[in-house]
Amino acid sequence: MTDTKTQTHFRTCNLCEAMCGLVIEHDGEQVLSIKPDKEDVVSKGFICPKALALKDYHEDPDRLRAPMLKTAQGWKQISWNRAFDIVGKRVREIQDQYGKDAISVYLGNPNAHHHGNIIYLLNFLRSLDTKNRYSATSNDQLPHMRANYELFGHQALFPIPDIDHTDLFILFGSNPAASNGSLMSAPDYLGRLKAIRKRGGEVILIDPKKSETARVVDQHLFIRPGTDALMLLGMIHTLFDEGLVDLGRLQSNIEGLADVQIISSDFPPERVAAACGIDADTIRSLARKLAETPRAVAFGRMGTSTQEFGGLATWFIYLLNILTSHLDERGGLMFTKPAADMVELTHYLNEKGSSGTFTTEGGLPEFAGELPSSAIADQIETKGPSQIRAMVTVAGNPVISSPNSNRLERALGSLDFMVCIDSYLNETTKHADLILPGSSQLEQSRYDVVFNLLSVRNVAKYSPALFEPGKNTKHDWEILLELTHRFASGGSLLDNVKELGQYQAMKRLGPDGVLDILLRVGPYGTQVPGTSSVGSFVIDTIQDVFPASHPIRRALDNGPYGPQNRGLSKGLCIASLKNYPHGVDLGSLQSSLPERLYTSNKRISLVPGSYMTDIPRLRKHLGMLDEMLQSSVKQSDEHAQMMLIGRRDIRSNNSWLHNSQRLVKGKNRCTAQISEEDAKLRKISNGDLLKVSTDYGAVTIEC
Ligand SMILES: Nc1nc2c(c(=O)[nH]1)N[C@H]1C(S)=C(S)[C@@H](COP(=O)(O)OP(=O)(O)OC[C@H]3O[C@@H](n4cnc5c(=O)[nH]c(N)nc54)[C@H](O)[C@@H]3O)O[C@H]1N2
Ligand SMILES: Nc1nc2c(c(=O)[nH]1)N[C@H]1C(S)=C(S)[C@@H](COP(=O)(O)OP(=O)(O)OC[C@H]3O[C@@H](n4cnc5c(=O)[nH]c(N)nc54)[C@H](O)[C@@H]3O)O[C@H]1N2
Ligand code: SF4
Ligand SMILES: [Mo]
Repeated sequence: MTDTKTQTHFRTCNLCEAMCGLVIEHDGEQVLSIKPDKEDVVSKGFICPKALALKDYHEDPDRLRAPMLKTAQGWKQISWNRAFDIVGKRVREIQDQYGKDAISVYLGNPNAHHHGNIIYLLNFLRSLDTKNRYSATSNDQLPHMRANYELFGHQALFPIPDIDHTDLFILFGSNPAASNGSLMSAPDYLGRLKAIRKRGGEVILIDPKKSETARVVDQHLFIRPGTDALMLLGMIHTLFDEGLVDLGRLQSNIEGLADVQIISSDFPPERVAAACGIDADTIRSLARKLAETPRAVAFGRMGTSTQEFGGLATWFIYLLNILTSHLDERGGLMFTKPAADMVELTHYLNEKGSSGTFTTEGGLPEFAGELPSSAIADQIETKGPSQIRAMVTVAGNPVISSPNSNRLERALGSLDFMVCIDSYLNETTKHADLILPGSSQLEQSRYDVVFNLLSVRNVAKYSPALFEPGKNTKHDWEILLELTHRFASGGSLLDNVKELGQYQAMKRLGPDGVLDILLRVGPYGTQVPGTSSVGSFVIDTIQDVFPASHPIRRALDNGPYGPQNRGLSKGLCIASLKNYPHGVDLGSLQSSLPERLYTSNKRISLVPGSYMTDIPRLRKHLGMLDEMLQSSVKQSDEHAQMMLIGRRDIRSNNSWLHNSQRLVKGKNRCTAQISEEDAKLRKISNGDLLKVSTDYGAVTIEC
């Protein structure tokens, strides 16, 4: 028997957005247990069953651990150097022959959970310099990023519900009982909902399905899928109709109110009620409640993002909060002040967002430099200057996560070259010529640069790597760096020297080195001379030399020298964070507008022109729904078309956690769920096998 000594490691779970604190017991080489960390400053002892999958993922024999090359004899393991050289050479050849846009990149969801990926992707994308960029964003939170960009001037400036201080939470299209929420990192989300009710507040859910979350709310309103924009316009109409509009503190920073009134005038609750399946009185009373409750918030997520009118619905939800003075106020939609401020960093890098500056061959517009993932197959198959010839995926499984899998699979099969940075051989990576797998999560250090932007409290937590990576193991960031280096070489001598310097510097710094700099220059950075009173005088004098909009002035204002941050000066850097293995609580969200706005004049324009073109489409849709409702024959026809909506399960994570036996065991959870009425009409019973088909494909699935 070997003598093992149990050691304890604290870290944050990277599987979903909640950032739960974990206590991992290990014997040096093996994980013995993964338990909730009761002392974690934000999750306070909450975890979900998925956390255990971190052990399974780490130990999974199916997880790839070395570069794999597809050969006539099957997959063959090769050396890293050979793999990097092959990719570098093929990508350059294809770009030389067909132009930069011939290479396409797809970025998947796990990138957001690794600071190394986020940081090293910036240069990686620049070195590829292609317009054919795609990601999970367009199947997910793009409507929020668009509304952030249009209203607040920066795609990454997400407003977050101040859930712990609100007395009314109106939630559209989210099922935190399964997902633990999204675009609001809130471990134990359900506990926080219960706390609202316990302090006398109210939680109202708008969802076409009686989800697991519906069981823990005060009121659940069934809505016809895809009609949120109509219901929300009905609520906005009510605010004007009943004199409830109040812009509050931000009044002088807001413009376009009259335009909102004009838009909503066509959509009184009485006009939209039937289409939404929610009666007019309920819509009115919801608007009234929101306006009359001092600490209240309306928030929408997956169900209002990924639907036919996701753009409009998300915009209207922001408007509702603004019109009832719940933006940037306690208990409303607020903004974080993260220790590593990626909003500020990407602002300097000129990545605040963009919209419609170029399109796919079929005319679909870019957003923030990315084209919609639903267009990848089209871009591969349509001849033209931006036709895709080769594909790079990074931590993504678009064959499963993007629409029309069958066509996408066919299209991927026709590429000249494909490389996937991914840990598994799966539906997407099987089409690759090469798969480059990164280290396991437990071999990486951890800091959330993305989810701290979205957290319901300002927090900072750094966890070192638990296990040393093996000799032949590369982290994703190292793979990205090596490929960047190879893609960028071949230019002029001067360019090559510059690139080599950058490569060496980024290699030496590593993600933690870069993170350390971000933390030090961030709003809670290390105490520096400028924060003393003499220093303040000097810095104030320098600050006054620059106009408010000047980048140097902004850097000074937002850094530790900034007048608002001097008092904080907690001195955050990686070294100091290591003293707080359960994280540092930097406090609840604070009002930060108009200063935090990135719009040119520090104003919020309520009606950005780009949304207006969609209003006639919404009006048309309303007419179509009315017509459908009037023809009662169609509705009671057992052959009438039905509408599919998605759902998540607490024991799985997107498309890729199915190798964890402890999560997949038990009864089949990949089932169809159908309303009782619809089932009765179609004589469907539990356990029946259903054939579900759309214009694009069919599946047989248990009911
Ligand atoms: N039908 C349907 N489609 C959807 C959704 C839905 O609910 N229903 N949801 C949408 C949403 S919200 C999202 S975010 C997208 C997700 O879309 P994707 O990001 O395309 O898909 P994932 O399933 O998250 O796949 C992640 C991939 O990364 C790999 N991976 C896991 N960890 C790592 C790592 O650390 N490094 C690397 N290099 N690879 C890793 C996995 O093996 C897997 O191949 O799907 C969208 N599509
Ligand atoms: N266990 C688990 N957790 C996860 C994930 C996972 O795969 N598994 N994925 C993670 C990711 S990438 C994300 S983005 C988040 C997403 O987290 P959530 O935003 O909570 O998304 P879902 O759980 O898919 O819940 C969406 C809800 O919208 C409803 N809905 C569908 N159509 C409509 C509509 O037209 N209107 C309205 N009002 N509602 C509608 C659905 O019935 C469903 O209840 O979850 C994250 N957490
Ligand atoms: S809710 Fe579960 S998967 Fe999400 S961070 Fe917490 S433990 Fe991990
Ligand atoms: Mo997502």
